[in-house]
Amino acid sequence: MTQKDILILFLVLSAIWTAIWFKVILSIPNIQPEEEVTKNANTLRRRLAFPMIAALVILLTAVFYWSPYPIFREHTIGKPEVTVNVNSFQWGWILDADTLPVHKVVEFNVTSRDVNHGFAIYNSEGRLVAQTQAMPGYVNKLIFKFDEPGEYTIRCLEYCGVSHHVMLATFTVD
Ligand SMILES: [Cu+2]
Repeated sequence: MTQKDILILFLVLSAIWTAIWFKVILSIPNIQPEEEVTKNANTLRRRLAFPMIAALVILLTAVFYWSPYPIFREHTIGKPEVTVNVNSFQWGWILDADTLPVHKVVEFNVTSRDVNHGFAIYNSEGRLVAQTQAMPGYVNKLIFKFDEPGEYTIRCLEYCGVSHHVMLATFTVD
């Protein structure tokens, strides 16, 4: 299941949910005594509770399963085949590789030697494809598979001082 599949699932569930509400709204007579309104509302809440909880559970399960956490990544995109160590500082990035393979699972071990930075990877069209925090004293794992070759740019997403905006690096995927 890809992000697109999750979006489609979300839209389908939303459409079902909207259809249920339209049916409910159209089935209610315009004028009702107050006790009837309360009784109907309670019945309606009881009936809608189950589908709503079921939809939430389905969506949350899909979202968590496809989230970028390393414990799920092994199942969703596979075990990392390439490891890249990333260190950051005010104001730059040090990567121990400048070329990465396409269609292989890459594990970035991201840290910082001074303050918090945001490690963000943008594709050649300027679109954000993956990101994690770069934190002093921690190594955050970002596991990602590049399906498109090209030149990728790393930018900092956490304001880290006066030269934050020039904190750039690039690598090639081929
Ligand atoms: Cu920054």
